[in-house]
Amino acid sequence: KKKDTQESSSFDKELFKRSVLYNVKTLYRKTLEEATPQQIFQAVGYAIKDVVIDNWLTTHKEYDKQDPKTVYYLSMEFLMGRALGNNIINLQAYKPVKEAMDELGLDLNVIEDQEPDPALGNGGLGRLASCFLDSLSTLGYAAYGCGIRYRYGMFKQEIRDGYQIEVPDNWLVDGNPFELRRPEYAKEVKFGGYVNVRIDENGRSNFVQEGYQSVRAIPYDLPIVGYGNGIVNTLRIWDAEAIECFHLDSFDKGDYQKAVEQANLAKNIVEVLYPNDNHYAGKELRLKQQYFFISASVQEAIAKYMRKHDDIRKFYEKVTFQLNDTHPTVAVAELMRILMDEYYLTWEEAWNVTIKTCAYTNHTIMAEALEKWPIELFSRLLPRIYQIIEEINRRFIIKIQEMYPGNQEKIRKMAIIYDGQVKMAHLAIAAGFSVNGVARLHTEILKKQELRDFYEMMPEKFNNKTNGITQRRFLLHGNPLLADWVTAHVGSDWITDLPKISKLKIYADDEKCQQEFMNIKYQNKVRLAQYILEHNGIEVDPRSIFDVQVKRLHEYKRQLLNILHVMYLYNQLKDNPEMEFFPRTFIFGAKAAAGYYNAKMTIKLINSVADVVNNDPVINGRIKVVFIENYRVSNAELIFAAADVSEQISTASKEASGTGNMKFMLNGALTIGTMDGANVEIVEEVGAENAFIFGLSSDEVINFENNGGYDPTEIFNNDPDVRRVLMQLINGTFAPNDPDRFRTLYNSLLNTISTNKADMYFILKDFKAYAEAQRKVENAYRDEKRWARSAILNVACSGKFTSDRTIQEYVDELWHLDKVVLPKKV
Ligand code: 26M
Repeated sequence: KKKDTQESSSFDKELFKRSVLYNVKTLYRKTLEEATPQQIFQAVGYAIKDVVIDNWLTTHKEYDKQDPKTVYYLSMEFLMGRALGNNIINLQAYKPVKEAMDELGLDLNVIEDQEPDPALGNGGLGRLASCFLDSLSTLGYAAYGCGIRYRYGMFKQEIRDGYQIEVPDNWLVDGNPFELRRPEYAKEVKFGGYVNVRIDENGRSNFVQEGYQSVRAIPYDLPIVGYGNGIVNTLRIWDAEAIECFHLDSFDKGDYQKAVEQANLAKNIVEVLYPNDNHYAGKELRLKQQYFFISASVQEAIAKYMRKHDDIRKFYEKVTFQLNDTHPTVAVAELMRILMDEYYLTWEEAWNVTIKTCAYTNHTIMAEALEKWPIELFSRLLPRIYQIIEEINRRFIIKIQEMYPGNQEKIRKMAIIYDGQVKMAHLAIAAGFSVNGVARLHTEILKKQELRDFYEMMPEKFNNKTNGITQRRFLLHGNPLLADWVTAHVGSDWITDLPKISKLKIYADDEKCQQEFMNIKYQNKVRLAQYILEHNGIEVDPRSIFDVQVKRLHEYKRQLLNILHVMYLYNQLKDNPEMEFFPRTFIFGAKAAAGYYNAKMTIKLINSVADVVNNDPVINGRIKVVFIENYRVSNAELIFAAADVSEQISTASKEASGTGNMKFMLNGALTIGTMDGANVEIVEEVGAENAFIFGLSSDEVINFENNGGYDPTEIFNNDPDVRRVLMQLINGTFAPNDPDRFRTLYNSLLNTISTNKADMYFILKDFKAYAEAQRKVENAYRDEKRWARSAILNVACSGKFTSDRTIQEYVDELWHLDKVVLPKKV
């Protein structure tokens, strides 16, 4: 009954082999033997695209017929990861394709490894967008992802002498077999100039932008293949090209100058992804990027709607715009502009459409991430959009005054334009029908703290959508051994219905199952150890505990707490070489924003500690520290599969949700973490006895913050272990030639002079509790049966954290999309 999910009845293996050989011939004039690995990847990619294209066509033919409501997921970032393996998985063709490759004498793993890892995103927010697209297709909902086709995505990280070096990632050099250029859908996007009132031929007075510069937006479509259902949605990313100028040979210097400027604008706009995560920097080019892809996407959404309908006033019945954080918020003003200036709706009519179309997701409470644009910059770059926002603001302030007569404080705190700045979050909240946080705790903090005034004024808009991840990429593709084992025990339903994985619970106490599980984990650790040896030249023991923290480097995520604890363990072992100690491998992976000094010094510290500890004969391999270079989606899949311990140790209240925590859980790692973000819900599902929770609660942190922080010197003075570790930051233990190297990290923990705030992230405050939790981890691991039981229960209790569940909640409560079913193939 349970058919092997890797088998696709309709997949023609022989045809596929011929297709690959044919592609090698026509693309490169080569035989398979002559082709390079990259050329073989391209040939295989095009062969898969052939299969996908048919489903893509059918899907859109059906959308045309059924006219389902469509969500446009507007996002500056999509951290897609490699497409080849994922597409094969979702076509349910992995086994036949693997066989086909074997028969051609090729290794599918090696071919997959040739694909550049598209990194059009920073971290959590971009990866979430990608998981959502996978779920939307798999659940059969009509959706577009809309974003930017950056020439250079996230930088490639190289580690030299322990420091991060950023190297441009030219991901498109060899061409992308999956993308489709669609010049027929190009759009013009206008910047700058001024707004004029013109009387048109019908006698209507109309706002027009004049003296502007413009660029042509050209869409590239990428297929998003649903799992086993034939649905293929579209990720549409926009490239910028110069508008051809026919006056280049004219003697008019103004025209020539303008042509050159427009060409430059086009080239610059999509050049590179800003590599900041959770940090706003007010760059003009960033605002250009935002308006560029939003204007093009909104224009196309409206054009597409008008191809089938005649009343733009009912746009919201067929379309929702989901704003992925505030980055795409100019969409609300762009929609207003087109409705009023191009479709002649009144303000009231246009507003009614806009507020029923747009919805906003908040992803962070870090104050430094809030987008506030200087009026001068904003109005100069987007004069008509700024006018519209001024009017939205004027009317919003009237509403505030109606509700809170005479209360200037409310206006000061809530206005969209105030103090010379345009506040994008306030605009997104005022102009949409929904505001959601990304985990229960996060949404509660938004309601009670960060967005309290807005919640009190418009409580009906606020809701929670706890994040999720796709089990197709992060278990089925990333961990085939565990995926097969799960399927052997509970069937394959979990692939599209993750809560079914709870049937594993009955095996948690089964000793044979425990052994099988630990054996699979061991093999995955061997696989990762090989990767580490190849890429870092460090030998690690797969029998040691693999303790992993992989995520963007940020002070609030507290990689510093982790490495300080490693230093503390090192001191203990040095003092007492004979003490009982279970060997442990501390694995880090993290990119730091290029200008974030403390983050970069934390990377250097991790590598410096690694140098000392890994080579100390007294330690004798019992502690190993590994910094995995260039952490990204493709190696993440290997890392999650091999982890025993999942480090989720952010300062409570700071991590909106986290999604890595869920990927570890799904792969049977045990969490050591704070009660922050979605950790709260993870512990609720798996039980506190199957995780290691420590540290301040979010209420305690917020209390300290509201009372001016806490004083870490007391801990420094009274705790000799902590004091010793801190002194090692400034006495040259890990920097013999430059003892002051880590002084700024030391200062961030203790010195109130430079920053006026010491230990803002409560690292010293939580240190003892963390060390204690780590002792419990070690003891638990000694009892292999108990550990295996907990690990299996983590897998079994991960059902809630599928992005399929998250998307279904968005659909049921906010988007109200129609489910699309394809006609059965004959
Ligand atoms: C802003 C301005 C200029 C340049 C870049 C930015 C910017 C880019 C990304 C700001 C924030 C960015 O991402 C925030 C983010 O990734 N937040 C994470 O979202 C995840 C998905 O909801 C959550 O799981 C994480 O907890 C949250 O940190």
